[in-house]
Amino acid sequence: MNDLKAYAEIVNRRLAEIPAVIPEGAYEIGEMPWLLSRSMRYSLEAGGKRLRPAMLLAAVELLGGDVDAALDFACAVEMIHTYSLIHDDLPGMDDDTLRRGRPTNHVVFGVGQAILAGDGLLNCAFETMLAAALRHPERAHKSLQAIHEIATGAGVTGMIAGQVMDLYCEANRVADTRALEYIQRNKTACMFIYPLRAAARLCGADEDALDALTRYGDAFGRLFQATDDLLDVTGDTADVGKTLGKDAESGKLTCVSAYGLEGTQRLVERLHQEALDALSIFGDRAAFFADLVDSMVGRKR
Ligand code: GRG
Repeated sequence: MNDLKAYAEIVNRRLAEIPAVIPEGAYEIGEMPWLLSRSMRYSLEAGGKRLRPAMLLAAVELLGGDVDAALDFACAVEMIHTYSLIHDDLPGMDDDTLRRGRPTNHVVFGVGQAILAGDGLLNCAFETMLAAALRHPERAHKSLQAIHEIATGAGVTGMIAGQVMDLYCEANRVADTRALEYIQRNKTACMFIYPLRAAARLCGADEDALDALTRYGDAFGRLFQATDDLLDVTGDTADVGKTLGKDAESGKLTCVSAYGLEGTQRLVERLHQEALDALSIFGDRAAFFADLVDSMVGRKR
């Protein structure tokens, strides 16, 4: 397949079925209420790039696995990512009103419903992966390993840990580069590293492949965050689809505040090379991943 758009399309087709689509007004006993379905879908269908699920599927393809069997795991990753964006935009976190080119979830549905939409997406991700594991007992162990990887990446030593440190450093004006690296590795890179590791688990890949994908995910994720920090300063709101210039305004610890614009560009170059180096064991078969990291270097959105 080897094309981000093509992977995004199959993810979008499956996400149109999960979570359940409930018509307005319906709230049967034992079913999801229409309002929750609507608020979850509002953010899920707002046009994200689908990078993380696409990378999971591309890694499965690279490792010779079954892309169809991995699809629900990829959709679960996108649901978790979308929940994190909804919660990140809340007034108690980043307090943002624009995301994916639309008013943020809490602006449309209110803070309480937005918290629940995020909670709903997180839970739905695990319901979806566990249902896939239960449908295929012959690959239950690999599925459980993949679910464990995804839970770890999104969890208390991964994305949530990064967000905790991010809020702490902002509130306490901590500005050291070790804290910055911790935040960016956990908050951002873990949501690339662990979906790739999940792909390796689904395919029963060996330790060398697992290690290579881990190193690629780490370099890619940190590069992605560094370019996100650059976009906050140099980007265009119409391209990026969210409010820009907020990091400097709030005195946030970012690559740009720590290293300056040129220093951040040098970091991007170093991480770009690290990501490409990590792919060497796969040779030409990893073209998708090499092209993807190339395309991130000067990205506009
Ligand atoms: C709420 C526990 C909790 C954590 C939130 C990941 C995170 C922590 C917040 C998301 C906001 C943010 C600035 C994350 C850093 C990663 C990042 C730049 C996300 C945006 O990802 P894209 O550009 O978004 O892939 P789309 O909309 O394309 O999916």
